[in-house]
Amino acid sequence: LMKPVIGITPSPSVDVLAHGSFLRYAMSAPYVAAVLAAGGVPVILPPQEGNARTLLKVCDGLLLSGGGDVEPGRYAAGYVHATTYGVSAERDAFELGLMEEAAATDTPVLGICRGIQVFNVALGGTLIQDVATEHEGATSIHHRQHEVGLATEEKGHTVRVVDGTPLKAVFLEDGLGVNSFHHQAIGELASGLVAAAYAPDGIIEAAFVPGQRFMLAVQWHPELMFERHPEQLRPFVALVEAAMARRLVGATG
Ligand SMILES: [Mn+2]
Repeated sequence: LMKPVIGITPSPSVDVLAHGSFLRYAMSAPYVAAVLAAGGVPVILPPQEGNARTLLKVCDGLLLSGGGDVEPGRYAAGYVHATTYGVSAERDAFELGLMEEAAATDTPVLGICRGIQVFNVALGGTLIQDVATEHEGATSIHHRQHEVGLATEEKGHTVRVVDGTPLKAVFLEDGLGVNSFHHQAIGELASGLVAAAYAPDGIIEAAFVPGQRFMLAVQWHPELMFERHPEQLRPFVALVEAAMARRLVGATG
């Protein structure tokens, strides 16, 4: 049986070299390592227009990776916060198009960090553009744990996993420790999305789309934790298992 193919969206970045500046579609290696460890076949999907249907015929599942902020106009914010950074209209359009096609084709999707924010914007929700200055109670939790000296694989805060959600089925525990490297978060939760985990300050740290085979997103970075904290491989295993189940349905249907 062939392993399921998992498409991962990369981040645009510019490398300045001696002979010029080059736009790259860059993939952080830990995402690839996590998909491999979970038994999937990772492929990197560069942003492109009009090919979502073809890409999701090739891929059995999708991983929306972390990265820069979603363009605030995408959720009608009416302003751009001074800290909003790394906006890529090209990436926004690509990932929002993939979300629409994934919903239409029952394709499993795991969102990570920016990915949970893309989930919410895709379904009509809004974002908190800067948690530190726009979220009440934000001072009690460090969502940018590098600013207090914590390494990428360390646990920066806990999350309360909501009973009866797919995340509870994935982690089977409360008080889960997670890392945290985000300055934005879900604001108004989209009506098509259900919160699956909360930080102690009320920030939504995980969410899922009910009625879909597997559309789950987390605000933290499990790919940076799984080697030291094996439970953090579980969301990738869940994605790969759902992708395999999706392929088997496609093969017979
Ligand atoms: Mn956090």
